[in-house]
Amino acid sequence: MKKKWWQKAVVYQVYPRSFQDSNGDGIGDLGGVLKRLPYIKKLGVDVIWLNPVYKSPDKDNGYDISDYRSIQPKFGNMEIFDKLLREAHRLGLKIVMDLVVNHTSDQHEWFKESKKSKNNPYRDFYIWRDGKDGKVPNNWGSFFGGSTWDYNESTKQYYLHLFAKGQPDLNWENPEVREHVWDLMRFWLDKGIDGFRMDVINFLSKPAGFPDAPNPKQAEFANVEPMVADGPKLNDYLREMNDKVLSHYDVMSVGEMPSSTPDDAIKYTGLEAKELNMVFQFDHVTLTMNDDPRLGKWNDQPVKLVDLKRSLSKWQEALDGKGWNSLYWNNHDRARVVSRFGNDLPKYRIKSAEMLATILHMLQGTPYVYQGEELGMTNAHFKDLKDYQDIESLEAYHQLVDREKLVDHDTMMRYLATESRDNARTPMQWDDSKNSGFTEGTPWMKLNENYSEINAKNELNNQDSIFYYYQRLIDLRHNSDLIVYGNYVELDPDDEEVFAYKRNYEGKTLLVMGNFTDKNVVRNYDVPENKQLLISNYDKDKNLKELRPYETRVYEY
Ligand code: ISL
Ligand code: CA
Repeated sequence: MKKKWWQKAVVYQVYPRSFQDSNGDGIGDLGGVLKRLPYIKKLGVDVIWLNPVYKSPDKDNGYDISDYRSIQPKFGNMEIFDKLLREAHRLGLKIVMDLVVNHTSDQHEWFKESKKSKNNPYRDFYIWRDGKDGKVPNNWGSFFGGSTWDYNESTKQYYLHLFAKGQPDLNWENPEVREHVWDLMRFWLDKGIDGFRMDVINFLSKPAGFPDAPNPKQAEFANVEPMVADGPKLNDYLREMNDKVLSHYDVMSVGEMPSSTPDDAIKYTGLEAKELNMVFQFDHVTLTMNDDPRLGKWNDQPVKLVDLKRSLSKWQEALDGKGWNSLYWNNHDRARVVSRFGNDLPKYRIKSAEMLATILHMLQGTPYVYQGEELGMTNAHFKDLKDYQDIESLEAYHQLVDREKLVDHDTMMRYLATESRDNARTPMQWDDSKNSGFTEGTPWMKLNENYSEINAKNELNNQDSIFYYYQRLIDLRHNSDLIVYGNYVELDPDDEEVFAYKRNYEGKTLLVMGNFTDKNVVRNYDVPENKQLLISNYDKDKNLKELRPYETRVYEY
């Protein structure tokens, strides 16, 4: 594979509404991102991915776009965006935007037209179907609860929405829709942005005939995913996108692809594919998801390390030399990694955050750091339903607890505390002042109560902090072809306590190990005398065979 700039890059994800407020309205904005660029630069990353900043009624925090070519007024305006892009480029940072084109907002002009009449020129921009026996066209259940179909009184048809009612799916079969999307992509690329993260991009192609989902038990919850993921024309659409748009710019593209397999990913990102550069796969972040209260079988058992290792190793092995991985623990949809796979109690929070960072950043692929991950930010631990804002969390609660009475309040609250997307969305913790320096007004979302201890100011004042540890990991990658391109060999897949692997490249070997427990463990990896310790989260060890609680070490030889 020819070497590309994005293979050596590290990406920092900014969720603008929770990053930094600059005008006191309690909502993070582009002015705030501009103000914090030096902070992001200091971490050493190469690229910023901005979650959607387009005009939107915000039913799903910007993932419901009503105008692709203007900036959400809460976030600023095009002038500030242009300034941010210029300033980022001046600092040597690239900016990748979110591309949300599986669906629009129901407030988008196209949809407002489309719903007017069956012969409106925009009718076919969306997916309209007649009902079946006076009911919805099929048994698909949406991601945010209820049917994927909503009835439109005036034209007596249903439209498809995989997510909320306010997020109607675009009809990708219509070449006019595709041309509009290519155009809006060019609009941003011509401004000079450096690529796109593409929202649920493997859902674009729906199956012919819209058959019922085979699992009626899931009828009210996202049984639609296997029906729409990686559909029959997806490859054609992505190739067309590459031909007509992406191949004309030196930019990066990462497709969010729930339920994609490594084979799918090779199809889309492989050498011959000429489609996307990489995908966000979901295997390692949905390990507990099959145990879901929506399916009546949730329990709070933590993920087993052997399962986590198996899922990451599968992707490392399959894509080596054939495609390219994106590496992430966190994003705006996932619980915080230190709470999920580490230990967020004071004693081991720092060690476990650093260990997890090491395990991820030494893998093959492009690492993504989600805002606050570099501070070891934890889950929100909200106890009150009113502290939650996320449409997915609230809809799930209302459906399961209020309407269907499938789950009791306490169980649902424990579930949300473990899995809710809001765990990632609490405002960034900058310092120990009121609202942690995020805003001078009333924050749109409650802050995590631990901000007086966990914040960027403390991290920057302490040379042994998680922040500086991430900085070192990023720096190591930038200076090592072994870390970027080496192959992957897992050690002891059945080990339930330690994650260990090797990477090999041009005669050099990297050995990475991480203790996932709060105990001392003894392991006997065979490490030659002439090794060099690249990084560790503990002081130099006398006993090479022992790994202390959450200890991680990386050797090169
Ligand atoms: O994150 C999920 C489960 O916790 C999924 O249901 C999630 O909605 C799915 O991963 C797709 O996510 C993307 O598209 C959604 C948007 O709500 C998410 O924020 C976005 O990342 C719809 O646009
Ligand atoms: Ca603001």
